[in-house]
Amino acid sequence: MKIKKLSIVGLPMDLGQTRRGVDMGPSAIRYAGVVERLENLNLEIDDLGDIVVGRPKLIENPNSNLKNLELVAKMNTELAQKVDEIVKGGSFPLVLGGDHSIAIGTLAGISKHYKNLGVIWYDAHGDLNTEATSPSGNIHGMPLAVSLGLGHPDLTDILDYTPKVKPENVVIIGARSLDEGERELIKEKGIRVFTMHEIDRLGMTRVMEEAIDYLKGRTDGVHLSLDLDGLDPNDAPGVGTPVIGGISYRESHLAMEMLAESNMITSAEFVEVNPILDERNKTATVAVALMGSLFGEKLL
Ligand code: EXY
Ligand code: MN
Ligand code: MN
Ligand code: MN
Repeated sequence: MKIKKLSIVGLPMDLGQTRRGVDMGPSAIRYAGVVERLENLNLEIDDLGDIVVGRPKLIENPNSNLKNLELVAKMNTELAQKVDEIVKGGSFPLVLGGDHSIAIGTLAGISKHYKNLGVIWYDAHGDLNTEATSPSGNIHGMPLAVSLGLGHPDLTDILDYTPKVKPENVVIIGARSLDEGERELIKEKGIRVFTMHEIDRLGMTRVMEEAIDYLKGRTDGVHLSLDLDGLDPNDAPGVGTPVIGGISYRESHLAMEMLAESNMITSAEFVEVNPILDERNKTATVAVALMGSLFGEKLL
């Protein structure tokens, strides 16, 4: 898809995990100049601002170990409706997080517009836990499973359809921290994963070529869900769940350029930027630079 019009929406929510501060992600990304950067690429940018997040209940539902389930489900429903409107209006949705639980809403809003939505999950983690397998109860470790239709119905059934994504249409890139239940699910569903091993061994060029080839034949749109913790913490220190040995800034930049050349990306989100844990807004600045490459920025 040649992108002409792009709509930005932020969901400043930090309730899918326990380290406060990731709710300031959209603000930090705007401060790092996202609108100006993308306007320079001759794109028509409509910044719709942020969705207003309610306050969580102080007492959790004793029947569930999912943290902040009610409010996470409510905010994701609002995001799904907003993203749905953006797609209906013929614009490219660019969603700013917030923790990665917001992918539940983004995918709910997008996927109804496609028969075979592809997903690139750029992340140190699989985000494939369910209530049964999660070691933490943190919903940001679950959004990919939820989108596959696995998990609490308040999350899987947002906008009244499930699943949002088929496992054969998913590619995970950058994985280096998986829980036992996630490994089993990957094997059971045959999900395509390029771990750090493949990135080291094959190089990012080949990994992206394979990922793009794989998705091209089977999907009619591709969503990029980019968790900044997919990058190495040296390059993106402002994240709540850093894992050493990650994808470099250069490799990520190349990956975004290859996606731009492929013309296959139809929606995107950038999540887990936590300015409180960051060094002088470095991680938001990296996010904006990667967005530049994703949307076709060229030096010459
Ligand atoms: N797998 C761990 C859990 O489920 O608690 C850690 C998840 C971190 C998820 C980050 C956002 O990608
Ligand atoms: Mn994630
Ligand atoms: Mn992650
Ligand atoms: Mn380059």
